[in-house]
Amino acid sequence: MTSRYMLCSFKTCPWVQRAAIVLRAKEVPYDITYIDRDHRPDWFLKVSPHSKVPVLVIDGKDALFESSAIAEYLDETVAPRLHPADPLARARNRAWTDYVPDFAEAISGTAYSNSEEEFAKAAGGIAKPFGKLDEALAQRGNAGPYFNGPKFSLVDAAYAPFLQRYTFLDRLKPVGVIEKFPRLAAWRDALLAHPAVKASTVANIEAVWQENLILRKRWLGKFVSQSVLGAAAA
Ligand SMILES: N[C@@H](CCC(=O)N[C@@H](CS)C(=O)NCC(=O)O)C(=O)O
Repeated sequence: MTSRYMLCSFKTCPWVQRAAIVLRAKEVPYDITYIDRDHRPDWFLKVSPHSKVPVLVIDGKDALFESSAIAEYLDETVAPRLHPADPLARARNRAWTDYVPDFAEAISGTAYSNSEEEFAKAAGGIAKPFGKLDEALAQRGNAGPYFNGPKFSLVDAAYAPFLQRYTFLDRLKPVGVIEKFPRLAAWRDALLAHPAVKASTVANIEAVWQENLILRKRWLGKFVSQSVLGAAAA
């Protein structure tokens, strides 16, 4: 019997997006419930020990938290398997997936800087994780376009939201880092073109992400144009 899935989210959360990408890649229908960051409902607080999204509710009774655990659970229970079949390749994929929080922090820390100085300093820190991933892509032993070759996998789902956020950031205020890492740039392009990634967010995600910079009073928000705010509200 197929299960019913409900993802609990804030509108722009890249960690929820990771779980949504896995569900989309497996062509599993799911509902998504957006909760208010400032007024988190009691039912959510009961099942999310760190008060964070995502939470995945299965068949209205079981709840999982942490995007990595959710992705692994879905991969073990819903075909087709996205992790590589080879244990060595799978372990290497997991090892790189464990690096996602550092990679994400370099990008989010830049986007959510509070001043121009903070922004410049944080942007200077993006090259290090980008270089590491570029090197991992050099050593993966295949020609892509995804991490493991032609087949989209869990490690792709984990990095895609953050490469998308970097792209949003770079479009708003060019930092020009990815150009120095052609393998990473090609991986980013393939990930952002993948149907599961494209379908994993609200349609106007870039506008909503930009609006969020303003709502959270971040320095980068001053580059957001008024027309974008209209698009975010749409
Ligand atoms: N390690 C967590 C990170 C999730 C996370 O940081 N989610 C953010 C939203 S994007 C959150 O809920 N933050 C708590 C807050 O804003 O108070 C995961 O992978 O699920």
